[in-house]
Amino acid sequence: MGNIITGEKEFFKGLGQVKFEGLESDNPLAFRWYDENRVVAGKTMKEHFKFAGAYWHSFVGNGSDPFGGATHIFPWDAKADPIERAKDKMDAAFEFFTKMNLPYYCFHDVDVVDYGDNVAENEHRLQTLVEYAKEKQAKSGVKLLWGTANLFSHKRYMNGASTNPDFHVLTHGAAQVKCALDATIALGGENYTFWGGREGYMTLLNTNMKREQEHFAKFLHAAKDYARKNGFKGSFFIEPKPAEPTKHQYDFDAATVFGFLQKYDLLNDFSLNLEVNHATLAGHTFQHELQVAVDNGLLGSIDANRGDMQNGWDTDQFPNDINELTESMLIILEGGGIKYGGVNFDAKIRRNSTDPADLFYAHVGGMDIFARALITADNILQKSDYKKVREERYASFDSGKGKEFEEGKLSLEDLRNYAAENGEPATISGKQEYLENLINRYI
Ligand code: XLS
Ligand code: NI
Ligand code: NI
Repeated sequence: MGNIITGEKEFFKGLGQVKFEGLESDNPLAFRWYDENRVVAGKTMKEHFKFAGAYWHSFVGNGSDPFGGATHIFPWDAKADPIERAKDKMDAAFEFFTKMNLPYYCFHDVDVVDYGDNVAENEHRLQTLVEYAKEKQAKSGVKLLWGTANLFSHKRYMNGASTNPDFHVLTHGAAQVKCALDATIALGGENYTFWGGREGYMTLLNTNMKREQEHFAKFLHAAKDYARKNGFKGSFFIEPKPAEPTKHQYDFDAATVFGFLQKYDLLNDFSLNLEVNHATLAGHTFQHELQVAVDNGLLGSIDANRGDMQNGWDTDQFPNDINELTESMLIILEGGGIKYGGVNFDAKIRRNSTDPADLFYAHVGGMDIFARALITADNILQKSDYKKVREERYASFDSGKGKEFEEGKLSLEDLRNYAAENGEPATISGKQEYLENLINRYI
């Protein structure tokens, strides 16, 4: 555990260091499961998760929605000068990360400091805050999991950034990415994320999809080449999402992005940052997206949150579904863990959660539910017949003709002859309810 770092002013007064107290504790501001030093499946919990706080949801997003303005009135938002205001915000952020025992954080350029319309002035602003962040990181030990550029909020990006039909807009996206990459590198950021919020289209009537996707790939290559030239060693993440804000987004889901990376020769440098609520918007479970990523060696990082069963948009609620996360941790553990990144809380407290403590409760719950899911999944893998049941379903491919088929030795006629000679297959249960009960037994 590091030191609590406050600025001149303490923003979260009365809220101290959140610690592990175990299952006996009824302190709502303590961890009951997340014990950073506990070793599970060969690694400490701290190493498994690399939990990160998200600058945008926790220190910028103010509770506003399409029907009403801010409900979270932040004391770090008071000063008129953008640099002074940004420093206050960073003081608040590092105070929170250290009190919460979050080892990492993530940001967009414009979360750190407000941008105007002048490229050079924006670069100067971010560089100023990077110097400030360097001191904060050094004092606290908190590290940057990934940086990114917001290429979706400014009105110039209404038709996309790197996929914009106007080259001039694309260059502004590039300017922002260059500066955000410089910031990420200067801060020792471990990875860099591209979430293509408006990289997609609203209607095909005005869209040359092929050309836009080619521009997207060219843009990613340019960004990657620049970062590598400047010593960046981390992974670049693409964060799939099917829609919202654009009607149809090019990074629809993990499988779509895999195809894109393969087609445009980006697989060596890029991997996936998967978000729970984005998976469900794509009509998948989070588990499905994880499995696609693991099977293709692309599980780079996770944006933790959850959706709402009755809503069709990205509600970004804090995770609390133990079944969803236990099944997810099974896939992550069997897949050898999260490759480059960690678990970033891309989640926001509700509009009507207005106490400073609410941000703490939200992260306590999120970190604890992941820890509990990890322990549960590890128990299932160690002690139950979960793996065996699945392996046995494929036993017919382990020997004889089934094995020969897997080895590519059988023709279509060979397969036909096997069917004709062996009659009707026996009925074999998929044991779904048995397995669902098994998961619940270990929870
Ligand atoms: C929005 C995305 C965004 C990315 C970072 O839906 O999740 O927050 O994680 O640009
Ligand atoms: Ni996200
Ligand atoms: Ni999202």
